[in-house]
Amino acid sequence: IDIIIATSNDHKVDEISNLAPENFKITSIKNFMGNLNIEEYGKSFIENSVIKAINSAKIINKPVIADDSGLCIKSLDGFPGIFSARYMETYSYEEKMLEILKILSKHDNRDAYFACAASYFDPSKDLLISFEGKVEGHISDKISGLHGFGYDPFFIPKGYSETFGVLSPKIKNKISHRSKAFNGLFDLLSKLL
Ligand code: ITT
Repeated sequence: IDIIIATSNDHKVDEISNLAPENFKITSIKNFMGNLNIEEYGKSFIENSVIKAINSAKIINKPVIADDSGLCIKSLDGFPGIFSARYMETYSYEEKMLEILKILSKHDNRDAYFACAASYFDPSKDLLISFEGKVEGHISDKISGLHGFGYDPFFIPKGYSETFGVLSPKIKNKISHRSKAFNGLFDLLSKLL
């Protein structure tokens, strides 16, 4: 089964490829069009993943899966949340994580979670399926590790004492927001396709 991932983020494609069952062949939408540039005007991860899936599937006229995800920090009212990518646009992740660490030093509560919404859209059948996954944890007091991407180097998942930057990609893929969303989606698609 051929699955096209509608994202411009290659890290997502890598993680999703490792989550897919063996009979799924994952490719990036970059093989079908230039950089994905779809305005994410939704108010939730699910809404934005649906917008990305429907709009990009209509452009290439093939079924696609889109991933919308981000980090939500409790004492910052869920920030950066759905703005996780846009918040970073003008700075490096390291600068932004240091900024967040500075703000959090004034707060006792460091609870946070990653969320991921995965949406499949098939334009020929007008079929839309969405799944969401979360991983709870907290923000470390320092940045560490080189694995993963984005905010991984300062997020410590519940039950562990190291960040996703230090933990192996295998462990991240076992417990992550993305694995929960995509395992659900791939299970259902295996039955449907
Ligand atoms: P596309 O929209 O093209 O898929 P994007 O990176 O802009 O790529 P999002 O709008 O979904 O994707 O923003 C997700 C951001 O949230 C991502 O760029 C990271 O900053 C952060 N993020 C999401 N999942 C993450 C993960 O597993 N580890 C670390 N950071 C993550």
